[in-house]
Amino acid sequence: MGKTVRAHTNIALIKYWGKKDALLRLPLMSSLSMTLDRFYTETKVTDSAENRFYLDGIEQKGKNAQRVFSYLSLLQQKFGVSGNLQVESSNHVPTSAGLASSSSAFAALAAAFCDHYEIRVDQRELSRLARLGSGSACRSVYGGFVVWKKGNDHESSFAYPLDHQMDLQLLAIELNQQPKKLPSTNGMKQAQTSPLFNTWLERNQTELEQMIRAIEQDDFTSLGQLAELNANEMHAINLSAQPGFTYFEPATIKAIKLVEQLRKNGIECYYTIDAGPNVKVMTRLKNVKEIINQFVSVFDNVKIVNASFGPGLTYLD
Ligand code: 2P0
Repeated sequence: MGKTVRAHTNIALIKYWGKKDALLRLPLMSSLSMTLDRFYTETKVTDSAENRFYLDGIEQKGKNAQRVFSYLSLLQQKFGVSGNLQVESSNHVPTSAGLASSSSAFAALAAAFCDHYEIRVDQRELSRLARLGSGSACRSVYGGFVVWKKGNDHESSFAYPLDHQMDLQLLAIELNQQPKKLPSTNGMKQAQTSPLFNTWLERNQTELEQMIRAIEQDDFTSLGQLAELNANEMHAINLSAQPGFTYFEPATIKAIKLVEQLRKNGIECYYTIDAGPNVKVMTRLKNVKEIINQFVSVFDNVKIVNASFGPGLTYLD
């Protein structure tokens, strides 16, 4: 019987926001992320009379379940195995926190699937398999800082970990609990209609190299500035798509202004924002308390989770 596998979510500091091949989930750009300790998914795959998918103990039907079953069937074809499966997942990711639960979900599912069938694959292959379920999931196979090399086919598009870590805390600021309006898959497709899109793509390799250098040199300032720039580029592309759209809400702008004000006051911190209105703040450990106090005093009902580096795949029981 297969083990329960835990995979942590990750936050992209250099974003994946566009596909070259939707079926294989080959990205148009390389990306770089930080795996997070506080948010994860645990999944177990077992044999079953019928395909079933339980999330937090509740049987899932419809689109969510269909995506899981299609993915399992793809993996079964790939490895020449068959049979109905039961997937039991528990999600330790607030669905509204704007942290892609699909990253931890499909990394855990890929690993649990292989474990169930006793298919021996290395981490690089697991990363490729996770990518077929959700792009960002390929990065959740590893802990710490992770690069997803875009590659140009299934073989060459996978993630790998960087050796370095640094004093880096990520505050996930939950400003808005509404689920996102435009799913990432659709958002990234629409983004490609922006006249700025190709310019952003041309900058990808340079931005990636600069970010890796900042990490290697423990240069938090450069890391923060680059992450903020990259996120702003992604959101500028959304705004300038045809038709334009944005994930920002008024509270998002208010949070950006607060981060800028904190910086002016000598508290070094930077923001990044994904496909939703919530903001993540990067800082050093010594500034965490002060930043939380400031957010709590400026926003009503704000929820803040202080995360740092999480591990790669973990096999439980
Ligand atoms: C990322 N995001 O790099 C970017 C930044 C959101 C913003 O990857 O369509 O769920 O399943 O491959 O991985 C979210 O998109 O998309 C995402 P699919 P995914 O983390």
